[in-house]
Amino acid sequence: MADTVFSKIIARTIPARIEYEDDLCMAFHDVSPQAPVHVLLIPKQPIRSLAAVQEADSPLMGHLIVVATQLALRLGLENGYRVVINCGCDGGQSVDHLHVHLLGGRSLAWPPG
Ligand code: DGP
Repeated sequence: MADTVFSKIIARTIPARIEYEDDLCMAFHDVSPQAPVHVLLIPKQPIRSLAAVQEADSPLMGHLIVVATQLALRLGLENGYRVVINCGCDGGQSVDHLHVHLLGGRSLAWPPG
C-alpha cells in the first residue's frame, strides 16, 4: 500500500495533535475539524479502506470502536457524538488509510450531505 499522510503521522515524520496511542491504533485531531471535537482514529496496520477489511480484522475493528467510545468520554462528549467511516469515492474518503471520525461538541444534522 502506498504511503499516506496518516502513515507519516504514525511514523511521526509529520506532526499531529495526538490524543491517544496504543500498539494497535492512534487518534489525533483532524486538521480540518467539522465540529468542536473532531478526532481521527486509525489502525497502525495500513488497511486501505473499510472495503478492504477482512474477517481476521474483526478484533482490530472492535478495538477501534471501543477506543472511540473511551475518547468520547475523555473529550467530554456526554451529550452524544457521531462515529463515521467514509469508504471510497462515493463515501467521501480522501485518505487511503482506514480512519474513524469521532465528531461531537455540537448537535449534528442528519442526513449527511
Ligand atoms: P475522509 O474524507 O473521510 O477521507 O477524511 C480524511 C480526513 O483527514 C479529513 O477530515 C481531513 C483529515 N486530514 C487530511 N490530512 C491531514 C493531516 O495531514 N493531518 C490531520 N490531522 N488530518 C488530516
